[in-house]
Amino acid sequence: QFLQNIINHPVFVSGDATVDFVKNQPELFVFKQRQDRATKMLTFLADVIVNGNPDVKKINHDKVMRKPDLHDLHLAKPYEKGTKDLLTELGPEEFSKWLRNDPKIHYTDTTFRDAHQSLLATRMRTFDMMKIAEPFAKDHPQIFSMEVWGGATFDVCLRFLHEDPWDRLAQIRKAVPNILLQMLIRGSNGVGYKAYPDNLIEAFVEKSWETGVDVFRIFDSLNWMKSMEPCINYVRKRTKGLAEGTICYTGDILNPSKTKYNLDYYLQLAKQIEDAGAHILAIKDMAGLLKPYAAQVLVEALRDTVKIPLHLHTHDTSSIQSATYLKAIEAGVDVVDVALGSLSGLTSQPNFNAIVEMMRFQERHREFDQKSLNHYSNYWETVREYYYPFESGLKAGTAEVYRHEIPGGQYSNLRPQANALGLGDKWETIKETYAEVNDLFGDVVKVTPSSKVVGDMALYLVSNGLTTLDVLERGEQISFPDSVQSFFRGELGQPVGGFPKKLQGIVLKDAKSFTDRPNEHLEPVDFDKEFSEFKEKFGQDKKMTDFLSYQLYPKVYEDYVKYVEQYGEVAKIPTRLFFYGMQPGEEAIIDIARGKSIVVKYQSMGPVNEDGMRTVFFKLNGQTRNIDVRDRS
Ligand code: BTN
Ligand code: 3PY
Ligand code: ZN
Repeated sequence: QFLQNIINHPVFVSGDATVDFVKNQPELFVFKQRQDRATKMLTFLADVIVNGNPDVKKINHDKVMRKPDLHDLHLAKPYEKGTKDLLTELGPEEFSKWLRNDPKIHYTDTTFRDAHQSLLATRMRTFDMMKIAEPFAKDHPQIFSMEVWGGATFDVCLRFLHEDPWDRLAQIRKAVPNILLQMLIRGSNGVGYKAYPDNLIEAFVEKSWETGVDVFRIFDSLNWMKSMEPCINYVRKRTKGLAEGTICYTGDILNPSKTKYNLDYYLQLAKQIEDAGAHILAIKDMAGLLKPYAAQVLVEALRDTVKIPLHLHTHDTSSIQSATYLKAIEAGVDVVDVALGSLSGLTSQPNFNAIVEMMRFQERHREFDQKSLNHYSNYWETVREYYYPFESGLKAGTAEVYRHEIPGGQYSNLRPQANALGLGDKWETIKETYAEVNDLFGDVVKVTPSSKVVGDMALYLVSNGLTTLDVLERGEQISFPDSVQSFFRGELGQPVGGFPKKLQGIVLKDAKSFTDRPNEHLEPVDFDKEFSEFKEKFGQDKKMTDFLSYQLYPKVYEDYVKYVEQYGEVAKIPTRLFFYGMQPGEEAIIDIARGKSIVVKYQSMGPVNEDGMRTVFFKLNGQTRNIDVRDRS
């Protein structure tokens, strides 16, 4: 915030200040202690050195972390035209037709979003993406899209990485001007876990487009059309991007005893999505339940049912999902979601590099330079080592997923949540309870946020030593988790086939529930009024994107602002230092702004004094700098 004091007062600057001028305006002598960027950064480093990064629960001191190999990146070559240029040229309607008629298979690279959400609890930092975003886009202009935003990344950026998600998006857009950028949006739940006012979602869609999103994958966590429809309209009305309507796949269409989510159900939903104006239809197999032969049946039937192109997404939790892609590609799917080799597999997407090879010498093959894909995969392999505290521990594909049906993007987050509750050794029970809760809830579509409700309930039952039977028998005495109550009040919309009535009564006690859109019960945001109040509170330099972050996550945003006040732009700190601090004698060069870098050397740490503080001794660009931090360890 701009603070006026004597030094920058225009009268003083112009040299017209008299003795009286100064005497009459004593407030001009209040010099706000404005910490400079480097000091804030040192404060952050000192804090991590003394207390550790609170997000890293356990450090393995023997862990050897390699430095990513950044040689051989083609920064100097120009961008070749890609799908982004084609969309600009054709517009969304014609682009959609082109895609449907293009015979070769297309690939969406999820490395910057779902892959790390599903393997590393969404912790991948912008820093590591920006090191290779530009050469990656230059080396692979034939990629259909890069999924880089939305889902849990928005929340985790602000909450745990203390980065601005909008800034990440803008940086990626700049580095990737030629390829479509894609985001995942949870319909009326935006990038959050609850319903938001419609006009907030509308503004969010518009700003996302302005900042860089081209493809909006719009889903609803209960496959509820009424939540997707307005969002499809906002994309059509407010942007020149592509609205990708989504069917979330659950169950097994080939299992004759599972009738709730059968082929007919999906075909009807697909038709409704097309009628709502979607340019592309996504099949979102968030847990990896779509088996190969089911994919063949589903894709063939969808091709006959809708005219828009089909985009298939899966998670390789079972390890057989590349077979699903093979069948889907044979059946005519237009785009499949893949992740670069070293961030693929398990709860992430199938392996980009290997799927390309699967198709080589086949009719639908699209050419990629395998050497280049492997080069970038190797980059991510080394970078992944920095993120070891966030690995889920899953070591091989598991057919257990057909029982628990936990989405890939949730698996890697549910496990640390269980650990945090001291339930680490009950993981087996938690997975089984998750499945039982799903049955109890009437077999719901499970994807954020409905999956979080099922997960919260499972954690709640396990931590209280309760079973689903206890819930039915003496649920009157149980006070259910907030998210569960909210779900049964209809605040996430209506599940397929409605709520199980008996259970709803047990959970809600006397509370009422909605049957219409929860958003219709919310006050619209008064943008003029509330944006100006927001600026009063947080500073006049704040932008509409900041306001949107605040509207979506008020508390998280406020904490983020306080954090940045104290520690500055920690997004600029290299990842190893960010998570693990520095070793005595270690020196690092940190780029703090374009063309401006600082040299930081950590020398030593002093003892704790009686106030619980320690002094950390640095050299900053060769000059001694001491930082005092509280020892909270
Ligand atoms: C999911 O849970 O389905 C997706 C992952 C979301 C992780 C974030 S971390 C902070 C927030 N709190 C939660 O319980 N989940 C989200
Ligand atoms: C999300 O909404 O974050 C998801 O990835 C759902 O699969
Ligand atoms: Zn996914």
